[in-house]
Amino acid sequence: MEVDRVQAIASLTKCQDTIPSEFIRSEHEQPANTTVRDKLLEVPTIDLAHSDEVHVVNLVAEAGREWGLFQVVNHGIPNEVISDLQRVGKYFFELPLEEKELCAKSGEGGSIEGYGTKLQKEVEGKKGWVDHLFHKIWPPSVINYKFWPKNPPSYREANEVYAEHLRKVSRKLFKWLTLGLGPEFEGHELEEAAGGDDLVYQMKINYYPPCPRPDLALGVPAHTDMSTLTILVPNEVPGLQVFKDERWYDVKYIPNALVVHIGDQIEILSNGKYKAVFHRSTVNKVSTRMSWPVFLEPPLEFEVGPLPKLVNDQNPAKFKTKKFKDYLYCKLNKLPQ
Ligand SMILES: O=C(O)CCC(=O)C(=O)O
Repeated sequence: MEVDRVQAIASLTKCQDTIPSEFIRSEHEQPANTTVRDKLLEVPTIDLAHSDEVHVVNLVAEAGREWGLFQVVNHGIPNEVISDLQRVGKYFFELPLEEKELCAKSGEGGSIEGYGTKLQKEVEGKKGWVDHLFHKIWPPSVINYKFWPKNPPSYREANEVYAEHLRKVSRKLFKWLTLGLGPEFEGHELEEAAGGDDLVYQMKINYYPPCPRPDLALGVPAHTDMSTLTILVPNEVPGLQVFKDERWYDVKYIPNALVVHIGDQIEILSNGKYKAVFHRSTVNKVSTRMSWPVFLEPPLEFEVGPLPKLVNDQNPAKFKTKKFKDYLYCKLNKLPQ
């Protein structure tokens, strides 16, 4: 059995004032040193049910350009659907370790699916205070149920219902982000150029156990997502931070809101008009934080590059056009794109 699960380390260090050195971040990363505490700015929150669609398009586009991240409320996903998703995920992570290991990653063919701890090699060899579970939830042809917990039995239905609702929200977001690129665009263009109906919805559950030294550790270290969009449900324990104007800001917890991240592929498709958000997560001394990001990714063989309408002599392409699998390979191996 895997002995390096952070959940196991957390229960061993519970009554201590120290954490293993591989979790202690260097000073320039430690959250206590690097977080803005004076609330100068707040991440935008957008009401998706606003009666004036042009107003929503403007807010979504502005948030995509300025922050690369925003929260959405009145998004149409019923609260029970979100609480069911959270309940079954929490149930899984509270099972004994041996039971969770039944869903462990196999690593076959480089797949990231399954229960695990480390995702990417970190430059300074540090570890994040988090365990996770990855599995695809859409389209049905790519789902591998081997990595879906069997316990609780309602896990599958809760995830299927959430996936159905999430597709509706993501369609709207793609449409508004496309319209926000300018009057020459029609609503379907960004989503189609990102894979259309073949977009892969990759669910991740992050489980951040209480940490004796949240001032020194990080959950997920700073990164941008490789996805087009990432749509995240958090639990009530804050911890997500975004980097803006050289400073780290806390994202406040809003019950039942969804957190939308612009990922690398939308930055590329928009030729840099929208910005992929640099973000990280912190941990808590007494409470378990959890989050459920879904990464919307182009199929591996699909080519992504700047939309031709955004490229001309005055605005040359800022990014290469390449297959998503080649983008992933370079990013995961920290090679130039
Ligand atoms: O937990 C969070 O709020 C952020 C998680 C995240 O950035 C990730 O899993 O890539």
